[in-house]
Amino acid sequence: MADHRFTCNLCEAMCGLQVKIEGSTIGAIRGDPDDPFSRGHVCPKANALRELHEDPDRLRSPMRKTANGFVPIGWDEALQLVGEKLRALRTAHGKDAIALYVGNPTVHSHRASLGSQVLTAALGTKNRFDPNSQDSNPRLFACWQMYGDPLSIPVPDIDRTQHVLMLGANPAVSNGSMWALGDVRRRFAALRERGGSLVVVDPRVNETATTWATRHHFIRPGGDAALLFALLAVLFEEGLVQEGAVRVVARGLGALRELARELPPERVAPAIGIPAPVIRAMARELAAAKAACVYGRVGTCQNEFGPVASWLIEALNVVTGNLDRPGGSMFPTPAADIGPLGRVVMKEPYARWRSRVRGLPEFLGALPSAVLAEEIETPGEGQIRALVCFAGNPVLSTPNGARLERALGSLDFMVAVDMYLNETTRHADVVLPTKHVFETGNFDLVLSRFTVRNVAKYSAPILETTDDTRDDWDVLADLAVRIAGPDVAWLQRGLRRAARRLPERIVDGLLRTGRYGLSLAELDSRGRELGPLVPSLRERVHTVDRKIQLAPELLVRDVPRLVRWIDARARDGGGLRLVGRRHLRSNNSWMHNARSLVKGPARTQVLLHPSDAERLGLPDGALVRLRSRVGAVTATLTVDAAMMPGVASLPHGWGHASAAATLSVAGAIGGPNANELTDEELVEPVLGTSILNGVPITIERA
Ligand SMILES: Nc1nc2c(c(=O)[nH]1)N[C@H]1C(S)=C(S)[C@@H](COP(=O)(O)OP(=O)(O)OC[C@H]3O[C@@H](n4cnc5c(=O)[nH]c(N)nc54)[C@H](O)[C@@H]3O)O[C@H]1N2
Ligand SMILES: Nc1nc2c(c(=O)[nH]1)N[C@H]1C(S)=C(S)[C@@H](COP(=O)(O)OP(=O)(O)OC[C@H]3O[C@@H](n4cnc5c(=O)[nH]c(N)nc54)[C@H](O)[C@@H]3O)O[C@H]1N2
Ligand code: SF4
Ligand SMILES: [Mo]
Repeated sequence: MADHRFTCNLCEAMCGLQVKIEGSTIGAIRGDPDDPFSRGHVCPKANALRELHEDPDRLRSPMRKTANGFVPIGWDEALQLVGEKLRALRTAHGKDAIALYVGNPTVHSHRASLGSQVLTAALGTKNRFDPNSQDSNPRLFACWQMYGDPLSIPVPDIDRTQHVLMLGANPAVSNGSMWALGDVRRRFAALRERGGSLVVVDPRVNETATTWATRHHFIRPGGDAALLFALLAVLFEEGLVQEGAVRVVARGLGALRELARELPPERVAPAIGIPAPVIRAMARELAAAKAACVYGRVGTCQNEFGPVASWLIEALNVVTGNLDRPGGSMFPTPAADIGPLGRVVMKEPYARWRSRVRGLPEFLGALPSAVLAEEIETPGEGQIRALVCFAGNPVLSTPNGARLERALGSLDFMVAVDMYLNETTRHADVVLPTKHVFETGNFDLVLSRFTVRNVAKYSAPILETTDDTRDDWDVLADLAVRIAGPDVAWLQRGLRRAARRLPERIVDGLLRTGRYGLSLAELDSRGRELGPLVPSLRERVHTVDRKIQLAPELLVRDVPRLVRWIDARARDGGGLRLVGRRHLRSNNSWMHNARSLVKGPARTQVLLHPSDAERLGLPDGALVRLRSRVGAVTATLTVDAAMMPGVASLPHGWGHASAAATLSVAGAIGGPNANELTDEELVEPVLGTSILNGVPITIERA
């Protein structure tokens, strides 16, 4: 069998793989020790790429729903049907009647991400949705407000730092998020070996804490913004901010100091569960480190104060002098930079329109997914009547999935572009199946903005397609053409042929005009190492006065709500709260049909501290029912001292029983859908980000 090199696209770590291939058969998949970025590291999901390729449940031709279930149909028939239906609905009810949901795998493929832009433009709907409102919107918003560009996102310079303060992230499992961390294990081990420290703040002693942390602190879900203000308060109070140096690059320092002054450790401690002296020590340790960075991810975003927490994380890096310096929080310099283009397309990307029913704001061209169901259900002008679902599984990934599932059943028409008939796509009238990544190749256009070293990687296709699937770009571009104009078969074929290599031409153009003057042809699949991150603040700050905004008005406005929360929580803890977790062998909702990833002990238990279990009279291993305002699920209880008292943990992405007919492995496991507990009414007010961490629940014996 011949060896091929390829970069895994399942998560952000971009591991280089050695893939054995003969004909259309995939053999062993190993980590490539010569890959400059991942240096041989892989996780168990790499091997599942083979299972994904061979999976008999993966769709091999377009499917159409009939009275007797789904039946295969040809591409021409399928695309024509979709084009006709969507055009007719648009003529009758207007552009906004057709909603678009663009799911997470899109950012792991240049062909999919460029294709989704084309389809977005062709649909022209205000009802566009994506997982950012379940994920990174607070961070993107904070960066936009502070640096003037939602894509100016710094990452911890892990290889050179001496101290990391990490909140609400678990890279030992996730392999990094908005932080492409090839070879995560050696990078964190090296931090410890050179005497550096890692402090983890999390309601659970997560795998990152147990593996590498010097210290771990429990925090009440949603408490990060309060903690961060208290840290700032200490830094200001103890004269640990080099105010002169900060003022050269930033404005708003005085306003930030005044806000922080109101929230010293002694005031926030009772609300968040971290004693005031500990907070003071954390601040001093951060200030004393030779180079340090504060980093937060989904735990700090998907909570009640995600935008404010994301802002204060950046602010802490700025006031400690750690932004844009080696060993601090630094901006990667991608070889193919979509930033300039993005800034033109995305001027003032906030609240240009609002959702029809609840009035939540658009951000970056998308509405919060929390409003999708009500926009389908509520009659009137602008009601959603059709959905195009691309590479997403919102029934398992968005709050109150059960309500959304019912709403999907009431649509006039739905088309999904996906590899599987799953919990979401089974509601579609037509499903258009897409190829395996080995057949399409990949350039990490989006993720190379988050790398811990500058690197450019292109993986050319290494497998021929032998079934009737098509590539994401081809399908989306074809749909866009059909939605835009009448069905003229020869025209569509011609356009498709002409456009087939357009994504590679765009990437090539960006590479050639980019910082390193590269081209696609000269990148081999191992990737080009482009060196450590370099200071680049000037190029990253695009605010009007070219200064970092330390007290942006839209975020400052949310502080009084935080203050009320702090004082209320200090009086009353707020009852049992649910948070999420991830597992190394799992990838959101869609890799559970790979046997190697789901074998062994179940991973869908609810975790609860011994004191809570005792209080509720629940023994380890009991079958329990979790309830929230919107629903109930059953799960097996694991009593676990790694949990903070008063907090339960349940992973998301499970709940496959309803798709058992078409997902034979995942369906047999089923599991609880955590998003039958999360509440579509629970959103933070700045952006409408779903509060997926800190959901009020009760637990009883099932
Ligand atoms: N193996 C695997 N890797 C993945 C994924 C996957 O599903 N599986 N998903 C990918 C995706 S889409 C993403 S976005 C990333 C996410 O990457 P991470 O953000 O690193 O992932 P999580 O493991 O969800 O870590 C979140 C942590 O936040 C904690 N937490 C919950 N609530 C709070 C809170 O209020 N405050 C604080 N401080 N902590 C809190 C949780 O206990 C958990 O330990 O992972 C990516 N990588
Ligand atoms: N409770 C709770 N909910 C969460 C989270 C949480 O931490 N807790 N995390 C949130 C986060 S961070 C995210 S990113 C979202 C993810 O939410 P989604 O993006 O909605 O869902 P995924 O689980 O990533 O499902 C991806 C879908 O794309 C399909 N697919 C995979 N690869 C391809 C491809 O190459 N092409 C096409 N066309 N389809 C493909 C899969 O079959 C699957 O149907 O979930 C969010 N939901
Ligand atoms: S960590 Fe695992 S899933 Fe992520 S890129 Fe590497 S092999 Fe793929
Ligand atoms: Mo995500």
